[in-house]
Amino acid sequence: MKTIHTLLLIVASLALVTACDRDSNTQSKSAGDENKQLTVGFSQIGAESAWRTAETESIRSEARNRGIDLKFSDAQQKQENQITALRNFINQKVDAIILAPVVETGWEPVLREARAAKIPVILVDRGVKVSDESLYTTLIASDFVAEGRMAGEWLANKLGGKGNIVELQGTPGAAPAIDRKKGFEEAIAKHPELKIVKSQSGNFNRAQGKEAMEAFIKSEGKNINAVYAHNDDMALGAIQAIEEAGLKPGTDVIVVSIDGVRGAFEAMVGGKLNCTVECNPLLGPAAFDAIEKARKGEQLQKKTIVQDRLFDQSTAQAELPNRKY
Ligand code: GYE
Repeated sequence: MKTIHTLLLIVASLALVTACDRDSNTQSKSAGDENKQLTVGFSQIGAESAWRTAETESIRSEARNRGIDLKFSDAQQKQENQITALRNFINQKVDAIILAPVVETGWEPVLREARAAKIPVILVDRGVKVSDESLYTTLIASDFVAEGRMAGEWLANKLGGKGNIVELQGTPGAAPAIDRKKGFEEAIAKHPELKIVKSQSGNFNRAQGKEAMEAFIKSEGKNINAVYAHNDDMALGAIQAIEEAGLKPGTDVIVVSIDGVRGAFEAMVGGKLNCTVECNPLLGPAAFDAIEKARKGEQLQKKTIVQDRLFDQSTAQAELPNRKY
């Protein structure tokens, strides 16, 4: 009888020790389990553009390279699906979360839950608006305002400071849509004869970009001098609509966009797209570096800005062989 009692006592105290271990701060959690295979939850927005699929592949392949168990969730463009995915990751006690937030607001409650569970959250490519920045570990992204400004300045120069522009916006409420519009408007504001005559969302995808451009052509006809698209996929859709209307994209209508995907370079070499501002989607290595640093308890800067370059028809041919996405 006495021996069973002692035995139960030993087992209970052992269980207690491990439980304590698990709940102490992330730093100590990683101590001694550096050989444990990491499990990371990745909540992706969807597959709306060539850019997005390149980002997904970059994160998936980097997880493979590092032997990380990646739990992938495709939110089909819906924030509620991302919030559900994050709650599942928290319940699964993943070691870290990578989040590409479809829109800027509405994340505080679930980010609080992740923080309470001591799970670092790495934001990739799109930022969030929160009252407390400690709700996420770090953001790795481009400067979307600067991208919009670069596109606006290039177009203002190309059009000699005057003309009618139609704008294809990204997903309403998404950081790149809000900021690329802001930067572009800042740049063209210096040219009073440059006007945005129509603006509509194409949700960053090619088909909706084409539809919106068809509507612009229907209402504005030959009055359109240029189209500014918040991403290449919408611009490539707009090019189709311009051609189907019997106009010459790149000549009759100047086309400027953002992302720098391979399709955009081919369109520039073909004379149909005039300029694209690169936005690098290959964020896998930086995201997992941030996770490793966070697990070691190292301090991370709140935002890492990825540098972007502008390309136009004069540089596209030479650059095309170097494109990785
Ligand atoms: O420009 C677009 C994608 O968030 C920066 O999302 C990203 C944007 C990118 O749909 O192609």
